[in-house]
Amino acid sequence: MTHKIAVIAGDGIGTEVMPEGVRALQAAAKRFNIDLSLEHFDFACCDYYLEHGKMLPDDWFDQLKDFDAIFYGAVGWPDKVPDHISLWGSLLQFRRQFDQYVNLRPCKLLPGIKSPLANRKPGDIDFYVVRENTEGEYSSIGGKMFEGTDREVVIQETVMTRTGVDRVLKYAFDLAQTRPRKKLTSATKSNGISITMPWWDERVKAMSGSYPDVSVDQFHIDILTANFVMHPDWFDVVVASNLFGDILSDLGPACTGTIGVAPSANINPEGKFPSLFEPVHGSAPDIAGKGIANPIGQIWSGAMMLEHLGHHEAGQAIVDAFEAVLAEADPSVLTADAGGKGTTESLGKAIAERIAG
Ligand code: GGG
Repeated sequence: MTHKIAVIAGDGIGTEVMPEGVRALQAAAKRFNIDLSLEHFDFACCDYYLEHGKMLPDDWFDQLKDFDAIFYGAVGWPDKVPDHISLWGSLLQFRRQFDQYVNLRPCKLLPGIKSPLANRKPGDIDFYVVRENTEGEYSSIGGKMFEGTDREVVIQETVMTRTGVDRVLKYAFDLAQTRPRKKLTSATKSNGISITMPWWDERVKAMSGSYPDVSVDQFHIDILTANFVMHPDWFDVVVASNLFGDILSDLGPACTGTIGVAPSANINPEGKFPSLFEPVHGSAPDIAGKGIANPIGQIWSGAMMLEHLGHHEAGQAIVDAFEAVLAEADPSVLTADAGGKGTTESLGKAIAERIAG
């Protein structure tokens, strides 16, 4: 069986980490006899916008809908296109139109990488953030009145639906059930945001009845962020709304030393549409073009994609390979965020060689 993968490098360091993501995928495909057919697309990036006045062609949905998965790099180049236009015109369209309502973001302290938190070693930080990915605070519902005057009014709604919230909670509870600690933490701000957030808490409580073996904590987002830094070992599966999940899934990897290694899966669990796999990091204009970005976030996202396509052994071989390369700690191989002096390519090639066995 051939797996059809749409490859979109996007902007900035997306174009630098993507070749290493593909190199790792191809090494795993060769070793495990997986037939991957990769097709590259030049849209969903700011240069496409500059040429065409939009981030995506009109028929993007039809072009992508029959792929088995989408492998994406990063989006955004604020000097060319305002961030809200590039993000809403690309990644957020994919998430919404392909109903990728789960954004799964592992957060793990890897061997060889130093956590900025004192006395933390691999094994101490190992949790998932499950982010609601199609509604919540990321709604385009709202507007402006009296623009440019001193009576200016700006409103943007948060949208939470029972279907939308229950389905992501169910995914998070199911995931917690598969983990040794069976622990679920829900992030809200129910004392300040007095309608949607207490309602989210009620939905968690209602669903917890069906999962008597999962222990549930509910935190306000402010103290939860403090506890990510002070007690990252408390967490196992953390479920949150679109905005809170976005923030937590940058903070979590930052506690593990570098956001450069963090992967994510934007999943349509029913498999009706392709799921999308991308590093958590963005296009990083400050380091783009220098060849020094850490490719592990992209490579690990590729491992999650293979896992999603049913190739558990191949996905695990990729994870084992980058963990081994990090543990060897050769400074000529590792990128600066991982304590080395190497390049995106030196780290990517070392990982691909290790995958090949
Ligand atoms: N590779 C992920 C990426 O490019 N992210 C850019 C970004 O700003 N994302 C915001 C979000 O995930 O909602």
